[in-house]
Amino acid sequence: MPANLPPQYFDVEKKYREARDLREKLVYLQEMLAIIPKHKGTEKLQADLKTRISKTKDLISKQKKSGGTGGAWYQVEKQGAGQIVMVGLPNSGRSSLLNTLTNAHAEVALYPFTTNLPQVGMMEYEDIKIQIVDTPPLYEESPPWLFGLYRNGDALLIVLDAQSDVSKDYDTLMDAMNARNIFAEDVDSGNKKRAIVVLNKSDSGDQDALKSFAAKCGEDLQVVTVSTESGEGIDGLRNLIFTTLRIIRVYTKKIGHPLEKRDPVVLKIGSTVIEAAEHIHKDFRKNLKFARLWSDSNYQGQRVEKSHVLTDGDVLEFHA
Ligand SMILES: Nc1nc2c(ncn2[C@@H]2O[C@H](COP(=O)(O)OP(=O)(O)O)[C@@H](O)[C@H]2O)c(=O)[nH]1
Ligand SMILES: [Mg+2]
Repeated sequence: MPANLPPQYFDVEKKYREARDLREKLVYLQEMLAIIPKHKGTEKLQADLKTRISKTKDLISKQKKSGGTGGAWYQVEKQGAGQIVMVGLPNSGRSSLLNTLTNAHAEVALYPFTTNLPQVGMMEYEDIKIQIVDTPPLYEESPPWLFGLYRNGDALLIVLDAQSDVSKDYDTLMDAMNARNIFAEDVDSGNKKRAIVVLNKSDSGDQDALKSFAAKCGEDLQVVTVSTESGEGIDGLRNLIFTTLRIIRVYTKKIGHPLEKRDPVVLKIGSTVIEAAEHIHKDFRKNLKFARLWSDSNYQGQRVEKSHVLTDGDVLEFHA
């Protein structure tokens, strides 16, 4: 056992040992993997946790097949170019936001506690779709699966209510997440989750307080002020969701065919020509001779190296 594990690791490990539900155990294992520092000294432990995670997943699917459950548990299978998971207190406007951003029809209510199950919608963004997940409100005693949803998302939308004390609500949310080793950050690594802070209901509330909170919070995180009623800030939020996912769209062109930007493949930012090729067809790993690139910058069909780094909107023609 490496000596330099942070103390939270042992807290989570204790919860893991005490948990009886396999799905709960899985959440803790994933949490443990996220917490441990990533270096040579922990490689064995990382590998061990990964093995336990995959064994637990197997056990869960066997349990499902045999019809056995063990209480309610919710997870949302990823669809589209990325999954954005909302975090918020009751009444902050998560369901309204889901309905504004997507084709979903979640129930919106004057009273809190409407959303007790995750609800999903797909947000159309230019030529791709991004999955948005509306969640039950966050409390300290929220069920473990809610934290599992946060951890599995590609990024979080932290939704605050401008009619309330945004600064206090923000701290409440962060404390509850931090207690479960989820930290909102601009980068995504280990137990840090990329996040956007959404100040909703900007059509009302104390405008000066909103501005000063946005300025302070904006030093660490992306902050947008929106109103699902007036539509203010919604387009900006859509763009920010796309950039926060750190993905690019790459199009393919067949040899001898005209250039058409349709049905992009979605790749991580920083992906190269060979990675795009392998994503489209495994055989390209061996067979790809070269590729030609059309790009908004200055490529109009020039040959590019396999290691060439792609940008959003690039068009590739593969030569095998
Ligand atoms: N003034 C105003 N009210 C809003 C806005 N967005 C949502 N609401 C109201 O806030 C209440 C809670 O909204 P809902 O989406 O159900 O919140 P949830 O509990 O976080 O899902 C409802 O009465 C909504 O009509 C907004 O942008 N401006
Ligand atoms: Mg709701």
